[in-house]
Amino acid sequence: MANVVVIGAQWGDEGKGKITDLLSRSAHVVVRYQGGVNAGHTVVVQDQIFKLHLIPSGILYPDTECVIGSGTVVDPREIIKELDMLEGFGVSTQNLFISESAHVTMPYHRLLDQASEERRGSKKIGTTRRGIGPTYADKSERVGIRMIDLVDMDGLDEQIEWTIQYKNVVLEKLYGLEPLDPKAVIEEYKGYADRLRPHVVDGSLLIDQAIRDRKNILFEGAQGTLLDLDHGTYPYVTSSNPVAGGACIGSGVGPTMIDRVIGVAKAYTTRVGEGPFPTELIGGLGDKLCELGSEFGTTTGRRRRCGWFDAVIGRYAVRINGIDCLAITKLDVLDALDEIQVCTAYKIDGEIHQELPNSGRLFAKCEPIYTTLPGWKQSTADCRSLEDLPSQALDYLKFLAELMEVPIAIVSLGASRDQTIIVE
Ligand code: 2SA
Ligand code: MG
Repeated sequence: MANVVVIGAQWGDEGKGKITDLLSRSAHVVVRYQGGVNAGHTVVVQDQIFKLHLIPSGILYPDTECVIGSGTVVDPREIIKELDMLEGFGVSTQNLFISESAHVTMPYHRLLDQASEERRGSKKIGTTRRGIGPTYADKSERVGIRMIDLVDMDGLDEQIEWTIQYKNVVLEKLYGLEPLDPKAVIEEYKGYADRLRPHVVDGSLLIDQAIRDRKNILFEGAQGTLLDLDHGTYPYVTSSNPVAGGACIGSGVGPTMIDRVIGVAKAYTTRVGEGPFPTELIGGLGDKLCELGSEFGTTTGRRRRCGWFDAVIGRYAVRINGIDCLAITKLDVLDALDEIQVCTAYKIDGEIHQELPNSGRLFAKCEPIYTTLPGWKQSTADCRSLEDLPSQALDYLKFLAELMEVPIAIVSLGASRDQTIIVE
């Protein structure tokens, strides 16, 4: 397996959780390299449902080391909840390591996420309101608090004191919010620090040692390509880099250490939050896909917007990430449909475009050009090889692979681990 990056090829929620769970079997180390508690994935193990936000699902394998890399943002309160939940189920968490350089989400980050969304009015992003954007903004502004600072018994008081004074100006003057009391925050965060201290390490060094020991590393992206801060549908994006390149930056390894990139895409498309979505189906079929696919956010419970597969986006994701092969998930959700459409290009003001426009204004004007394929009208949930699939389902997959010019390596047909086809 070597060193593999798994990324979302759409707007997140592609089912990366299940794919990384499968690949974690052969991984010695699983690394999360960006995002924070905005992510959410559900893993089903022997009827037990685990909902995780920050901790990689690799933690469910007793010998797998899990690293929360330097490119992530850590909300101590939330990660402690996850630790408690796992320990409550008897899962050992001693193999969880958090990078010293990861940034810490503070109480003002949540307040500012909510306040700025309200202030933006009709231009709101539709964030998860978990303080993600403001934590990354402080990292860029160089006023962030990192995990190494959090666990520093001698330096934390002064750093929180200074930072809260700095941020209180913004809370009060810009948003008319109550200022925070540094003493209370210090008290709260010292408790978190004591709990998390045993897990905090030099993440880059740990991964480097694993590479030297020829261990298999799995780099697990959260969210998806189109939510990437640099390469997504800006400004309707998250504040980190979910693309494959983010794996190097967010974990502290060089690009020559990565062997493969697996792109995960749903057999249709979903998006949660605001922003244009060319193949969106409003009402009717959109509602049906939402219902059949149980398309509700793992973190916020928000209803996901649903639409047809968009191969313009698929090709874009292949390019931006250097995808070697695809995992197509939730194919079974399309089982009951008479016909299935795939967007192969866009029309903007009557002109055909093969590529995703960088302008948000033009992206909002894109009309999908569709190819219609016949449905298969039978259940695929029990198929375990490509030969088991109805011919129309196989043709659908072949069509997607041709459009994106990469092979399909994995097909997922349901939430459980065995509802999977591994293409030999
Ligand atoms: P944020 O909170 O600043 O990262 O929000 C910015 C945009 O990124 C989107 N975003 C997501 N989209 C899909 N799935 C995500 N994770 C959760 C899930 C979301 C949930 O697994 O379902 O539960 O609602 C995720 N996280 C961030 C977000 O919708 C904004 O468009
Ligand atoms: Mg998700």
